[in-house]
Amino acid sequence: MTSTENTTTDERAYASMAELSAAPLWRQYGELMPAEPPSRARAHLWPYARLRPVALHFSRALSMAEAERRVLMMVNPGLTDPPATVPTLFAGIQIVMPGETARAHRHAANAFRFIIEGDGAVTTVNGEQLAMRPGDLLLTPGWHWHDHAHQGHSPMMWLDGLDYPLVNSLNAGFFELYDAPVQPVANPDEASSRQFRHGRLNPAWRAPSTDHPGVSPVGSYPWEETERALATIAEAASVAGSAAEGILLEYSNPWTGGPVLPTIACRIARLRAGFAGVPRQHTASTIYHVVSGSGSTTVGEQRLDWNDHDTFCVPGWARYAHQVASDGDATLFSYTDEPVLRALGLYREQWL
Ligand code: 1HN
Repeated sequence: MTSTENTTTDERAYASMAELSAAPLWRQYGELMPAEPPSRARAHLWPYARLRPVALHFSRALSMAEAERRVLMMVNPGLTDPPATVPTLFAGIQIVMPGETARAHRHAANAFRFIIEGDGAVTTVNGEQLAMRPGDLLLTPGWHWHDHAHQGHSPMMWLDGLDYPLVNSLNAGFFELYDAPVQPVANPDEASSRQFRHGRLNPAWRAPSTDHPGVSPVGSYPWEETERALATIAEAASVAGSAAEGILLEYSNPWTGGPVLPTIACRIARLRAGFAGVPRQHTASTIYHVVSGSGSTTVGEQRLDWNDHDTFCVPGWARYAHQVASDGDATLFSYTDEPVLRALGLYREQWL
């Protein structure tokens, strides 16, 4: 056979493969087996000062009847279809105005809210009513009914974190509307949070839920407690904290001591004035939200300069380091898919 005959028979064989929904691995091997993970996600920052007026515009232009939730999605420029902030996780800014409610629903995806501004709103989660105050972390774990109602006076805005990109990629996404706009309140007094809020003392008459393994029974982690913990530790000058993340605390599930949701770990860090983090990389992807302060995070060749209430992401296996200016401390809330990677034996980290 001549080489032209070879080419044409090869071409025919490639065409047959395509018709059979088969493909030659030898043409894609390097892409499928990368030496290191080449995240499609990019490091990116969403400035709150610019998102806020857009959210306020839609609080007037779009009624709650027109939107299941009035949320500005923070879409990673490398992850637009489907929209996600990092490959596994989502971040959004939700706005609810005085007098409005966001109707009750539930989804398989795990979610939480981290409150940015406003006062007087509540979220009801499986019958338990939880107050929303700036800095509070509220959990709405997968398949828990939740609705939001605002009885206060100023716009209520919060950060929504969800794992729907992961859940949908696993083809495990379910959604259901409640049969009324709001669910009845069975626990107006934050009963679960009160029982489990005492660190080393857990209610001995209760047992972890078998319906929702790996889910914290605590509905709300109020800012007052978080701030007290950060301040108490930061006061001890001898406590250096993590070389990469400063005084980094993880919100914990009181049953396990582990992450608050099976797929998402939520954390809060105080970075002292002048902090210069040691660079590192890990396979977990992280979304950060600036509670207060200013600084910058170097991710690969990029520098993200952040201020109060900005949100930014560090994709998995990106090299990153935080820096804080010398004129004040910074406080960073963050969430990560680290529990997923650890559960699957895929967590790796490297200090640089
Ligand atoms: C959702 O259901 C909520 O329940 C918030 O408040 C943000 C973002 C994407 C998809 C569903 C909520 C969401 C969401």
